[in-house]
Formats: sequence, C-alpha cells, structure tokens
Amino acid sequence: MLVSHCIDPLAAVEGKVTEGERLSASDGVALFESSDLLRVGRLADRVRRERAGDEVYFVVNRHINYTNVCRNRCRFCAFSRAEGEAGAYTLTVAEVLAKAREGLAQGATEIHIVGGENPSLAYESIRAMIAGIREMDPVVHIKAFTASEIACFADMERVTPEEVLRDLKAAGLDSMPGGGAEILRAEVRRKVCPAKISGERWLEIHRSAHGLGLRTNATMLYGHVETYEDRVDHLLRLREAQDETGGFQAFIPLAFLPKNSALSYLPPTTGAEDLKTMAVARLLLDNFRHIKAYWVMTGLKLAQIALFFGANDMDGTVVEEVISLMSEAGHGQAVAKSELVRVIRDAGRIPVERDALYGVVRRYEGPANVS
Ligand code: V47
Repeated sequence: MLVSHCIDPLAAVEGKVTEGERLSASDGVALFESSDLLRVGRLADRVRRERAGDEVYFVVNRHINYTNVCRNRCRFCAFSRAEGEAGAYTLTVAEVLAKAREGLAQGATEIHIVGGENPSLAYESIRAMIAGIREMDPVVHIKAFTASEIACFADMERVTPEEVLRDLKAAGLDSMPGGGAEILRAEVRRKVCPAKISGERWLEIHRSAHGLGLRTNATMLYGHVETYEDRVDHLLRLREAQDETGGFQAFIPLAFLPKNSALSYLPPTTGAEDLKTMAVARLLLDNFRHIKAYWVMTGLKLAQIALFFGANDMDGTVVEEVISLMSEAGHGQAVAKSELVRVIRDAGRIPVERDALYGVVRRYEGPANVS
C-alpha cells in the first residue's frame, strides 16, 4: 500500500475521497502536480455529483463597475487608474442607478457592484447607490463591494469595517462578492498587490459579514507569481473560515489575464491549468457547495468544460464588466439566458436559473422553449 502511494500519489487522495476523509495540504499539492488531468477531473466530478447534484446554476444579473480610480494599483490589474489619469472614470450615483434600472428592466434578480478604492468618492455616494437601488426595487438582491472596498470605506469614515457593513446592510446591501482575495499569503501579496488589505483582514471582513447575516463569496486569482503551495494555502484558509462561519456561498477561481497589467510579461494560464484548478478547488473546499466557472474570464466554451471538473455554477448574464474588458479577455460581456441554458443542457446537465441565494427561479427540464 505504502509503496503504491509513493509511486502513485493520487491513489492516496482517491482513497481519502472515497472514505469521505478531508484532504490535506500535501494532497492538494499532489493534485496540482499531477499531469493526469482527466483523473483529477474525474475525482472532482464525482465529488461535485455527490455534493451538488446534476443541476447547474446561473443567475440573471447585472454587473456595475462604478469607478476604476483606485489607491492600490495592484500589479495584476489592468482596470485601475490614478485619479486624473487618462481613462479614469467615476460614475455618479444617478448613472449607477440608471444602469441598475436597465438591469431590472432586463429581468436581473441580482445587481453586482464593485469598483476601485477611490478615497475621493464620498461614502454618502456609496451608501446612496445602495439605498437608491433598494428604493427602486424592494426585492432585487444587491451584492456589492469587495472586502477591500469595505476596508477603504471604513478608513475614510474612521469606523470599523463591521460598522460600514451594518450601515450598508441597513441601506439595502444583501451580500458581498468574493473579489479582492487574490492569493491570501503575505509573500504573494507583497509581490502583486502590496497596497491592498492583508489576507488576514480580507478573511476578518468576511467573517464580520457572516456574523451580520450577510452571505459572501470567495475568489482566488491564480496563474501569476504564486506557487501551487500558495494556492493550496489559500484554499485551506477559506475552508477553515467556512468551517467557522458557514457564510460563504460560492468559490470562484479567477484565471489571471495578463494583458495591459504591470505583469503583462507573464503568459496567460492554459486550459489544462484552469480545469485542474477548478477540480482541486472542488476537492479541497469540501464545505463549499457551489464552485463557479466565471465564463467572462475563461470564455463560455471552457466554462462549459469546467462543469466536468467540479463546477456547478456559471455565474450569469453579466451584461457589462470592465475588469475583464480592460484585460482584453475577449470573451464578451453579456450572454443571453437562452445561451446559458443551451450550453448547460449540451453538457448533459439540468439548467437552473437561481436567485442570488440559490433559490430556484426556474428549472429547465426537458426541451422547453427559453425566453
Ligand atoms: O478582485 C483583477 C480579479 C476580481 C484581473 O463574487 C483579475 O460572484 C483576472 O471578484 N485577471 C473582481 N482577474 C471579480 C470578482 C468576481 C467576479 C465574478 C463573480 C464574483 C462573485 C466575483 O477580479 C478582483 C481580482 O481578483 N482581477 N484583475 C486580471 N487581470
């Protein structure tokens, strides 16, 4: 037994998965180091089927990126600008509300708002965006502001992030997206996002949100300077936080898009790497139900294949997303609901339009017409 595990490190991992045993950091590294993509994928697919079934979720949503002015200037980011620099923009509250209104008219059940950390943007405007959307629609789900934006608002207002979250929740905030996590380890953050909040603070703010009853997501930006050990450390820290709070809804791996960033000399990730990362996330994050293939970053075709590597969610219709646009991701900004349904069906799975909290809006069983 011992000998076969030495020759074949994946055999031990497969044994643990079969026994329902939690995977360790070294198991995670062994999975990443394996070049047997289909074997890793098959394992993740098995776990996905057991934990999340054959339904694949998507949401009709509208992303709004309200400003690209950012005090952090992370090296991986092609989106951010300094104040006054060519291309810098900050939407007015009225412009944000107009985009939200447009989203609602198109049937969005979730409005997803993120932006740069712009200290010149008054907190009153931030609050007014949330309160304005809530006034416009009492039920639409407002998912807004990464932990690092929340930390920026707290700094500006000289209050704690928890106080900011409490106040935004009172204004209408429902949940937080998973951005800003990057790679949680300090050594990596020093290299790619030295001015951003620490990994510990990111986790602390998510814990605070969970304590207030706000669900959140978690991301991992991979494929830049980090090692497999760094990715595994990141995933295990998320797993530990989830053990404590249970407040994370979904995990979203984000493949680094190098174009137009300060790290543009790095090559983009490959399809094999993207699929393996998806699979390892499914296997290590045994307490996350939903693993999302965010098609805006990878393209719809690879996101569909990710459904065989552990993913059970394809995010949504999106409409406009400036972060990937500035990185020239080239996969488009919007996809029709009918196209998401077609892609999911073609993968042999059941498309389910969900709301932001994974409540079922519509289950597409059989060859129904999609409108
Ligand atoms: O925090 C920035 C990442 C994130 C690049 O919670 C980049 O449902 C790739 O978090 N290449 C924002 N990624 C997007 C995000 C997100 C997206 C979809 C759904 C959810 C959710 C969250 O994008 C940033 C950063 O980690 N990012 N630059 C880049 N060049």
